Amino acid sequence: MFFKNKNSDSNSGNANTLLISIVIAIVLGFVVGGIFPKLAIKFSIFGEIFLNILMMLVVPMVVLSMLVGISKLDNLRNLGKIGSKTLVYYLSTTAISVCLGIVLVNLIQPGSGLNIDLPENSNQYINESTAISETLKQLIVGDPEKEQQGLIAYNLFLAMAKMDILPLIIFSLFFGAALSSLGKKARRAIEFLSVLNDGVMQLVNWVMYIAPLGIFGLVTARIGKAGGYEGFLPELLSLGKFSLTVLLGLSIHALVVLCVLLWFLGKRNPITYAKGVATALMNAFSTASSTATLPLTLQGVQQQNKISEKTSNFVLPLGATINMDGTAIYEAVAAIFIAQLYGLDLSFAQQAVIFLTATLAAIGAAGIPEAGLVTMVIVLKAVHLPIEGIGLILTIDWLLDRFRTTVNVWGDSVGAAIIERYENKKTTSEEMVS
Ligand code: DAS
Repeated sequence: MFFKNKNSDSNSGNANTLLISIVIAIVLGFVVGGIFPKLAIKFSIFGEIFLNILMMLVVPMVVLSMLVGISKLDNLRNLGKIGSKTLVYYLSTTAISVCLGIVLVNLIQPGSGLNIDLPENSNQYINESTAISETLKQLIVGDPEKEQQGLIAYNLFLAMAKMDILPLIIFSLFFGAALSSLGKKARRAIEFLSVLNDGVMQLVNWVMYIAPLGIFGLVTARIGKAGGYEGFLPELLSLGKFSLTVLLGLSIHALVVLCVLLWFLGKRNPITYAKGVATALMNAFSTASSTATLPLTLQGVQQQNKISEKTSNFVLPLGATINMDGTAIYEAVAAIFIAQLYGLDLSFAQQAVIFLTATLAAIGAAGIPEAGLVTMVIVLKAVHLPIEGIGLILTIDWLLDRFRTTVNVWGDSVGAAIIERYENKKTTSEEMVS
């Protein structure tokens, strides 16, 4: 078993084996997909099976891990405390990442002087209703067209079917708090839920056996679909400065900002900690989905990095849905890049609006492939930028999405370590007082 052996040596040995096999799978995926695109597409079945198995685990994992995590809190006051710390961390790291994106795109000016044909009306693929109000409304009732069908409970099952994670999180939050408030009466129920949660985690361990093949299928087929190196490289190079600006922002945020926070606030060694969640990070790159990666993020943070279930079961599902630092950087860079392309100078006030709406758009983006591209409409509409500009970056969004999803998952994992330390510090100080 990759992660369930008793002694830690064979455990870490297995983890290393898995890690190396996934790296080989990704490299092979790029080589086969780039050189033999038609052959590569035939391997998509492996990726689809792997992705569907992961998605099947997400709903039970989100509901059970949050229910168990919250209902095990000694009292509801603790829920408020861990909740506020988590939200402060998420909002501040997202704000930092948006600022980083805005500074870089203004310094590098990737869109200025770029003479490419600007698309006419290409917003036929964008759902106009992605307004801020719609995004916020989806926090509760999930998909808006389901709203007229009444009770959240009814929507709840639709949310499960449609993978609308946030309504599930909100339900689990309140139900977990209700169970916690029942005290001893709910103890056996909570223990039962805890065993179910362990069972789902065991399933994740088993899924790891097929991870290398699944990740190979996902990567190679997507590159094959893009037409191989001949297909996507010219597009990537024509938008080279834009891609580099995004990748530079993602790198600085992931390798500097988040590592400094992890080191000083989480008191963890960033290299060791990253190794513990490396499988999740590579899965995020391969699937471009924070939600599909959540089972592996939970497993890496809990089993490899030894963060308590109490903290990670609360922080990570929430993070996979509303904490997207990578997406926030992308929203800010892409919006200002489009303005530069069209020769539109943005005032300080407009860039401040971009700061706010890019933060919101990142919170509202779902943890699924290319969600950030859809919520970008909120940012563009807020400062009256041409939505058709999205058509320009569409062709390479699938690749940049992989990098920003990896940063999203890394930001969630770092958050778990920081919240854990402050939760432990609080418990220790409370013990000292009592
Ligand atoms: N792919 C999204 C995620 O899963 C991020 C994005 O589209 O920006 O995090």
